[in-house]
Amino acid sequence: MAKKKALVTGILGQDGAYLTKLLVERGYEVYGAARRSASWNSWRLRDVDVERHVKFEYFDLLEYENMRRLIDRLRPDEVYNLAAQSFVGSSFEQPLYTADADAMGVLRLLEVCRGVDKAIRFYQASSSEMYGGVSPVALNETTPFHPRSPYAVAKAFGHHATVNYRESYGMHACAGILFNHESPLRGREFVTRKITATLAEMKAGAPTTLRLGNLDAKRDWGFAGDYVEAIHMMVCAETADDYVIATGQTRSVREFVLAAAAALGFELDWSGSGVDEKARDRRTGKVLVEISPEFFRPAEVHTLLGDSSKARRELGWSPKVDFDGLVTMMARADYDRVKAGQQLM
Ligand code: NDP
Ligand code: GDR
Repeated sequence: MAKKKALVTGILGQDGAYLTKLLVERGYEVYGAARRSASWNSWRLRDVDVERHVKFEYFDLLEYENMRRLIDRLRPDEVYNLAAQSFVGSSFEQPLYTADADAMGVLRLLEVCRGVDKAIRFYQASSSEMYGGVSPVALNETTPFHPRSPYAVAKAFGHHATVNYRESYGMHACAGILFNHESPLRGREFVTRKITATLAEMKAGAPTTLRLGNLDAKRDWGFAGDYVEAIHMMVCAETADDYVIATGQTRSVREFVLAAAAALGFELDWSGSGVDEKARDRRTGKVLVEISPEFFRPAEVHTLLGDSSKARRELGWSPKVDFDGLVTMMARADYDRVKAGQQLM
């Protein structure tokens, strides 16, 4: 039987690496759509040892004709749209670009699939940021959105466009509303990896300080390896639909710092409040963590907690890695890299 063909956009990102590993293991022919860059960096695909299985294609969410030619030539069975300007903080600085990539980019890709072959199965990487953190209850597929950043506004557009193409043209277009998912392959601009990478460097003696923004923000953090399983389940389901993917537990940035510090053998003493809050190493008295206003956002999403009962019931999905397991995995991976003399990406 011919291998199934999957086109993965954003293949050089965190989820691109884990999803590619899963697809390769399940016998897919994987085409990796990535932007041309003077500093091409496929370290994540190398880390999970799948780079050699990927056929790379140049692709940009802003280029309609390039996308159309590519999909017309490849005729993939499945398209996974993971590409995005994915950093919420940057979206306040680059709102127009973020909207072009994360909103219009999705519509371009849907239009191409509709025109080339409506039978192509389409996955859109929707986000818990669309909820805006204004509801105290666990969020599910029926909770209204209240986007609080240009990123979330754009993702809400991409989400609705995906649902609309499913309803209008009968396409197998599904959207995973994924809550934060992390791993040793997470970019360093995101708070979890910033914490584990910086603490690991400090543990190895680097003269640095971990400078953070809002320590009280709470997120429902899961492991990216578990979440790409859910993505594949949605795409393989008989009927396309939208699913919340989350652990059902929420923890603050402060709790993440404490757990990562403990995993690396630090004990922290906290003092001060607001922007003057600090955490010192109990043994040496050195300041390890301090607050820097540059990391606060113009509008914050304070708390996110997901209810993934629909995915558990209909797809049979559940997460395997819990919060403590995730933090320990990330902290150890970063410390092992530092000890091996690697520069942390
Ligand atoms: P990453 O930021 O690690 O990866 C995103 C990828 O998209 C990068 O490789 C980037 O390319 C690529 N990209 C950005 N802009 C363009 C463009 N204009 N054209 C083509 N490619 C582009 O994100 P994750 O892997 O963490 O997330 C995957 C998707 O899931 C994203 O859409 C994200 O918004 C969404 N999401 C993520 C969650 C999470 O917690 N990780 C939760 C919910 C949703 P380059 O390498 O060149 O910069
Ligand atoms: P988020 O992730 O915005 O939830 O988006 P991020 O890790 O950037 O922030 C999480 C929370 O931590 C607070 N915070 C800091 N954040 C960063 N980056 N740096 C800091 O120094 C810092 N200090 C405190 C933030 O204010 C925020 O409340 C991620 C991305 O992967 C999106 O693409 C995805 O859609 C959502 O998760 C779900």
